[in-house]
Amino acid sequence: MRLSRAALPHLARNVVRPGHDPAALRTGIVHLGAGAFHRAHLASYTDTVLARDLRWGILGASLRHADVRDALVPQDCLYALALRGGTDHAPRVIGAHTGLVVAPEDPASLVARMAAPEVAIVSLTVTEKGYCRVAGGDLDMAHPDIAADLAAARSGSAKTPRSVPGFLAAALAARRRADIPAFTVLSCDNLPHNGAALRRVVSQFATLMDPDLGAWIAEAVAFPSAMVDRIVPATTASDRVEISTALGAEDAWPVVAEPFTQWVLEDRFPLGRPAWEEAGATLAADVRPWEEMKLRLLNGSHSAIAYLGQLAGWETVAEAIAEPALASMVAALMTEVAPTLSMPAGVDVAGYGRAVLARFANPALKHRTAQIAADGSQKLPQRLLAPARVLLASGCVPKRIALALAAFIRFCQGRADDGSALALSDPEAAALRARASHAGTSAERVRAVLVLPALGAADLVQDERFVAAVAGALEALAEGGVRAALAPA
Ligand code: CS2
Repeated sequence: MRLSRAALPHLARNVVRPGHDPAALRTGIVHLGAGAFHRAHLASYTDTVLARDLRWGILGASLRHADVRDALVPQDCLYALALRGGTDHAPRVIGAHTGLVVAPEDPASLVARMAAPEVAIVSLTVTEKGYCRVAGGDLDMAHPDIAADLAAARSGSAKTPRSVPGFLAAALAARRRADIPAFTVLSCDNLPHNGAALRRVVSQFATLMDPDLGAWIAEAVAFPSAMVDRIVPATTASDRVEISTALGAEDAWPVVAEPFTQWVLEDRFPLGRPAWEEAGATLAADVRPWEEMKLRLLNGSHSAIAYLGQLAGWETVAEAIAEPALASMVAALMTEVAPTLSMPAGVDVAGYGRAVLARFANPALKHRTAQIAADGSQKLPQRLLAPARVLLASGCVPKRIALALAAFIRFCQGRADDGSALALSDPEAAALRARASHAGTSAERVRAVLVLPALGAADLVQDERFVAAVAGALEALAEGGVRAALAPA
């Protein structure tokens, strides 16, 4: 039996089913980037409160691949969310989606769906690179999708975009033309001030299409910022089998996540929103302290674990953090970064750090270091380089950040400590590999990598103490590998 609406009454008895009739949903939200994180986070919060208001069903759009649509449409867009860790969790069927589409197959119809009056929110999880920004946050005019979308817009065919800014600008333009109020644009990606970051690229893109449109987007469209948090490893083949067995029906693409989840968002939704706070979301006037805390303590540590882990041969975060030397290094990294944070009221930095370490240690979660190591050029600026900048300005040389960056550089060179080849998945892969392997001294290699425009760290290489710290760590990694570099001096 395949999972479907008709199968719901026949699933295993303990399965948690949607509290509403998924067939009765309308579409109040369009979500760009319908991957695992979205399905375990925004969709789960929304699912919890849909019974109160059926307007808030979600049309999910994948920006590249057809795999999610192909897996889930035959099962009425239902899928299971399986929580791993701590006590036993019954699988839960999420029924929040009214449809799933593949943007490149029919971009014009996605734009039309976004422009429909019943859509009040367009939310996004498109990863850092989906924002098409240059370091510093301006729109990347050289990005091939942006260049193509702008050329199309200028020749009068703005309705078939490829890029995220292109889709948002086209749909907002259509609404403005039809006198339909703008939807709220809700970023759910791990970027600092993600709402403002998105507003900047979308309004810059729109200004190039039509300056009035750009000004209207910058002033009249709400882009609330949000801090999102839940560890969601990629679903494996054995997860599929295990979860289908527990459900009593075949689910072609369930999602697996840790029990912990957090969402702190600004409450700026002119056309309304689901009552997410009733599902545990926190509404805050200012999410910056939350974002910085999470990006620097959790994501920064994650990246450090990913690169050190890849070099040392630790495949998952839990396996890596079970190494006492790595666990101490990560705890020290958090202590090093803590002074750069202005913590949210009521949250204690040491307690938050301990909770993050406990989450990393969850052995039931097979979160691969290779997955986190991807796209470092897009992640490191906010995770490690921003706190490094603050610490250097206060006269302190951040040794653990230096070690994490050295691990990144060595990872980009492409060989693990045992000599095996490491794959580099990054939009800047070619440049990173070339710069990291640059002939010369380690300090020269460090400089060559850090001045890569995408990293936006040209200022940091002016600091000799910092370059020396990263270069020293790079030499230690090259000489004795991760284990020796982590050994107490
Ligand atoms: C991770 C994040 O892949 C990564 O870069 O650091 O996806 C992380 O698991 C989430 O942000 C947790 O909320």
